Amino acid sequence: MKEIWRWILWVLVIAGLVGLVFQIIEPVSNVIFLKLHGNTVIRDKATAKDVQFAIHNFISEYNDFPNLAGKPLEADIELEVAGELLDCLLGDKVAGNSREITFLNINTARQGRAGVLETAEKRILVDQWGQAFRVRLDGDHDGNVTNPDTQNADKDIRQSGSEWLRTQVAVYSLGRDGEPFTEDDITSWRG
Ligand SMILES: [Ca+2]
Ligand SMILES: [Ca+2]
Repeated sequence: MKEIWRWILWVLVIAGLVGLVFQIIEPVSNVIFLKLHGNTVIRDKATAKDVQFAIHNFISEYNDFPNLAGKPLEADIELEVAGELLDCLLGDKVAGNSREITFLNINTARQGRAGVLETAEKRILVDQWGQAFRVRLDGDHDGNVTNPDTQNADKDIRQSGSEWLRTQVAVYSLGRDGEPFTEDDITSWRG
């Protein structure tokens, strides 16, 4: 009988130790994950800001948005950062970039890293998960674009922002889930 109690005691001690190890491992692994994941999110956010800055600089230089499809913009518009828009930011003589100025310096996309993806049809600026960055442009020149956060599935985000963003350029990526208007979207306007 004594033997049984000893075994039970051992089992309890081992279970306690295993629990303790997991209690230590879990926060440590969370910190490591957050560090890795957090850094890549910061990089994508920096890319969104770089695009916003590049388009602002284009506007300063040429006193208007890029001429997409050969025409000046007349209404607010949402686009992928791709094709003619991206080519012009990268310094090609298209979309009104007559002086071939490089407004955006960015690396080629690699696994798990934002950058320029070359496809057969066009170049696309993708986030670390391979989805195109998107941009809203103030084509009607009233100084505002609609705030994508008003469509966000997350109630706190949806309710935290105003209907309009006071900017000519708002850039975002779809985030880890690859879906627009969810909590993990990476934006140029949220802190
Ligand atoms: Ca507008
Ligand atoms: Ca998302």
